[in-house]
Parts: sequence; C-alpha cells; structure tokens
Amino acid sequence: MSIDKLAAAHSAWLPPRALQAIKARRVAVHGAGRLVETVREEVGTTVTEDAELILRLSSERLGDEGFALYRRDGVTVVLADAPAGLLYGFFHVVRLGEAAFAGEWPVERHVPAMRRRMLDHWDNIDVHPVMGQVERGYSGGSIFWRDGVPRDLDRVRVYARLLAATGINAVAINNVNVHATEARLLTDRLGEVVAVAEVFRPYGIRVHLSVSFAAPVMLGGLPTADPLDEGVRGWWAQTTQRVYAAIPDFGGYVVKADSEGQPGPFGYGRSHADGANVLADALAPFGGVVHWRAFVYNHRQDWRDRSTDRARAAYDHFAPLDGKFRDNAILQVKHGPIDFQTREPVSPVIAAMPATSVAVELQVTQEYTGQQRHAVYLGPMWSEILGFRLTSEADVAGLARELVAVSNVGDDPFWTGHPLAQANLYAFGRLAWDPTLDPLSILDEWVDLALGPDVDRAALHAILDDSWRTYESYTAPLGVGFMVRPGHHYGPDVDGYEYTPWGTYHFADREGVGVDRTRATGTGFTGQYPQPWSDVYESLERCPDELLLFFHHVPYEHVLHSGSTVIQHIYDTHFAGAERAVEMRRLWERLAGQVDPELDARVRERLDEQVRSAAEWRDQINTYFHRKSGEPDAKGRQIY
Ligand code: GCW
Repeated sequence: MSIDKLAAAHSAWLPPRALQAIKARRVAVHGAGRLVETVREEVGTTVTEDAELILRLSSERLGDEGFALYRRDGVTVVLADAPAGLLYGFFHVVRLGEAAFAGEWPVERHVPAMRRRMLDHWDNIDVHPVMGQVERGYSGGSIFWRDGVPRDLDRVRVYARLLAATGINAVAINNVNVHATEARLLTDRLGEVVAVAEVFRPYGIRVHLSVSFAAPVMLGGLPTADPLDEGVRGWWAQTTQRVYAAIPDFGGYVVKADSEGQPGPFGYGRSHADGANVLADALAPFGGVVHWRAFVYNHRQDWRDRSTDRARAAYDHFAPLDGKFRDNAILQVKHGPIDFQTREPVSPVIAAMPATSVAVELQVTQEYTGQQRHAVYLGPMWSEILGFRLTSEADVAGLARELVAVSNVGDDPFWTGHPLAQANLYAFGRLAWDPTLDPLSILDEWVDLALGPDVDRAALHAILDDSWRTYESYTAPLGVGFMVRPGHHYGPDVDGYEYTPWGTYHFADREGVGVDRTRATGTGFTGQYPQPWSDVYESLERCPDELLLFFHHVPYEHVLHSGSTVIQHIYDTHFAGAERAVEMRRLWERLAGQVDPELDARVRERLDEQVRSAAEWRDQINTYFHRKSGEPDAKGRQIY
C-alpha cells in the first residue's frame, strides 16, 4: 500500500492533510541512505531546481539524529549530518505546516536530549485467559500477532511512521513477562522479529526483544541459567550472534528478572549485575544493549510485617551495584518507587547510580490512570517528573540517559482505545526528544495534526489540560496510591489490596491513614533521597500535600498546607473531581460536528463511562473514610 493510502486509512496524527503544506511545494531532497529514501517517499515528487523546501545532508555537528533548519530568500532549508536527522527534520516541517513557509528565520538547531527514546510493548503472541493478548492493554489485540501468528504488517508500517514523527527510535515488541511461546522469538521464531524489524527500519526505529532470563534452560536445554556458568555465557553469545546475523541493527534485550515470578539471577545466588552483564557481554560485539529492569520487590510480603516497604526495594537491590554494570547495560527504573501510580514521588534510584546508565520508564498505557476509558492527558505529569530537581545539580531528565515507556497501542481503529489517549503517545515521543517542551503546546501540536486546525481548541484544552489532576482528585487521595480493584486494576476497591502480599497498603484505621516512611518512626524510605528531599519528605510540615500519605501516617484532622483537614480534603476533592468529569463530558459537546462521527461516538462512550466511574470512586472513597473516621462532611453533601 502507498503511504498516502495507509495514511488515509489510519491517520492518527499524520492524515494526508498534515502533509499538505509540503505537498503543495517544490521540494528537493539531497543525500543517500535508506532514511533519505523514506523522506523522498514521504515528499512524493521532488525537484532539482527552484525548490521552496530543501532537505540536505551536510556536516553541521548535529550528531546522528539532530537537524538544523532556517528560512532565507523564500527557501526553507533542513540540514542534517545523518539520514535519521533528515527524517526528523522532515517531520518537524510537517509539524510546522504552513508556518514552515512564512517569513524568514535564522538557524535553529534541534538535537534530541535522550539518545534512546523507546516504547515497550507488553504484547503476547497468545491470548492470556485473564489479561487478554496485551498485558495492561486497553486498545484491543496486538498489532504484531493475531491467532498465534504474525499479522499483516501494514499497520505496523503506519505505526512506525507515527512514532518516527514524534522522535521514537526504539521499540521492544513483546511483553517483559515472557511466556513459553514468546520466549521462542529469540530462537526458532526469530523470523517474526526479522519481519517486524524490516518494517520499522525505514523509519529509523530499532527493534528490541524481551527475553527470559531462563532462556538457556527453556530454549537451550541447559541444566542451568546461572550467569557465571561458562555454558550459559556461551549459549547467550551464540544465540545473540544468530540474532545479529538475521537483524544486523537489532537493538538488544529487555529483561524483567526476579520480579513478580519471572526467573532471575537470585535463583542462582548471583547479583543483578552478574545477570545483566552476561547479556551485555553477548550483545557488546554487535553494539547492542540490555535494558535491565529495576522493578524488583517482594510480591509475597506478609501484610502484617510493617518493616518491609516495597517503595524501598529497587534502591536496596540496585544502589549497592552502582559501577558494576557493563557500559551497554541500562538500568530501567520506573519513574516512581512503587508502580506507575497517579501520584508518586520520583524514584530515588534515579539519583543513586551515577556510574550506571539509567533509563526512566513511564507508563503510556493507562493501567493506573483510567485504562483509556478516562480521558487523562499525561503530558503534564511526565513534564513534572522530568523537570523535578532530584539533586542539587540535575533534574530527572538530566540524570536519565534514556526515556522508555509502555505503549498504549493495539489493533483498535483509533490506535489507543480512547481517541484522546493518542495525545499521550504523541507527547511521550516529543518529551523524550525534548523534556523541556511545554506539555500544553505539545497538546496543541497533536490537536493540529490529528484533529485539524479548525476544531474547538479551547474546549479540548479545557477537557485535557487538568485531566491528570482531575483523575487524581477522584481516586486514591494525597499520594497514598492503589485502592484499585485487584487483578484488573480498574475502579475503586479501597481495601482490595490491604491484606494481600503485594506490598501496597494505606493503613487506614479510625484515627488516620497513610504510610509512615520516615526515618524517625517508619520504614526509613525517606533516607534514600538526596538532600533536600530526604529532609523535606521526612518532615510532616514540609512534605508537599499531594504526597503526604505516601510518606506519613496522619490523623484525619491533620491540617494540610491548603488549610483543609485531610478528611475534608478527601471529601472536597472527590466531589469536585466527579463534577469535573461531568463538565468534561459537557465540554466535548462543543466538538460535535467538528470531528469524524465515529471518533465522536467513541469519545462520548468513554466520557459517559468516565462520569459513571468517577461517581463510583467518589462514593466509595468518601463513604469508606466517613465510616472509618466518623467525621461528617462540613458541607453536608451526600455520603452513603
Ligand atoms: O504494574 C505492574 C503491572 C504488571 C506489569 C508490571 C511490570 C508487565 O500490573 O502487569 O507486568 O507492573 O511493570 O513488570
């Protein structure tokens, strides 16, 4: 299928309209290389003289992916040292649209902040009886496999193009929980990875694979997967060599080890550095990397045991290993210490490992933020995380070498279930390229490209700008987290996890609520932070309201900085949040007739569910805390 036909069929943020400004002009493309060819295909017809847009390889010290652009004497010029830079420069012109051809401007240089900007798919080949095909997927089945076999990859081609337009340059295609069928992608099913890599390649995206640490046993028939065993080292080396023979630009491996039941080096009495390094050594001769996840904690905790704190686990396991990882081993750390909650402090691991390459992992798929049934624009949350000054020298974006996120895409016609969740995927790529971008301007970019310049932009901003905070306001209060229904994690269930082995507790009783993580009287987690955060979080007076219950157990009458008591704050935010959801649905009415009717219908269906679910959250949370505390609502509203 031609690019035009594909774009028309599944447009997201690259409908044919988005390329009109370029297609209406005379464009010259100079240079050779596969990605330069991609630019030529995108442009369609090129000229050699009298161009109004020139895209040219040159040497401007812009690195492998950077580009420069300027406009002089009526000509817009994009320069790049390497083909990938030219492709990113091209998509920048697409974003600018007509503005790329107006006025004159001096040279602007654009170089990505992160060398790798990666999406992890939690896709399986087989359909899991409970989880479905995509673990924590809310957009239908996998775009890579159906009925146990590879799909027609046309749609993956469109996906590659969409991702390249945001700056993504790496994709891991299968679930980090590697089951028996998917483990074989590394060996006898490698051909399927080859085919996907071929589709991603023209868009500058490298393919990575999640592998099982037990692969030498599962696939190689070895008696052990001990990382220090010579046979095991040899198996990884040979297997990896075969992968590179088939995919010369293969990106590398992603590993979830000793985590939630996955095998790992602890099973052999070895450290996670030993585990990561055996894979890193196998990949090094080919320039590959291993992404080793730091999501290691005891998921069989005794809820009676108040000394074990899941928030501490990643730091306790990994900080002592700083400096022990190979250069091509990247420690992939979730942005918060627990698990992608709506509100968490930034993980202290990000500051604790100066001699290790750290990738920060975000969750674009909305497992804990409304599962793509609630409209929740996550750009502001990520922007806050990335800009958080964790040490006196650097913010999170400065400490991270890479940004990785779990994808929210499936075979849904709108790609992301909730059409507005496309904005999250778009924003992730843009923030990974430049973490300093304003998330609300990124939203404007997405609106322009995806919905067109004529829709009611103010209404969309009113719906989405604060939607993350709105979601926060009607779900678990003040950073305490979870309170979701166990298993699928959708909707409220305040005590659902309270007496389970998962380590996610709120400790509410008739006096108060929250987790004491102080050094003075609690789990000592605050001590994992550098100053000033170590003291700020320790202090009941200085701890920010939104994280109060993450760090402290307080009485319901405790007065917040806002002046409200904890209990009244809970009531107020939950009433206000559920009302905001109703308001969001009302605002969407303003877009009637401005967007594709099917998209409109889908958004309405989701907003209806959001309104219902927000009311359910409001009533369960308010009722729960009213019953526990016995405190009335100062405004006398209905609590059950
Ligand atoms: O949040 C949890 C999810 C699991 C997921 C795990 C992880 C892939 O509930 O479904 O497993 O995180 O990040 O490994």
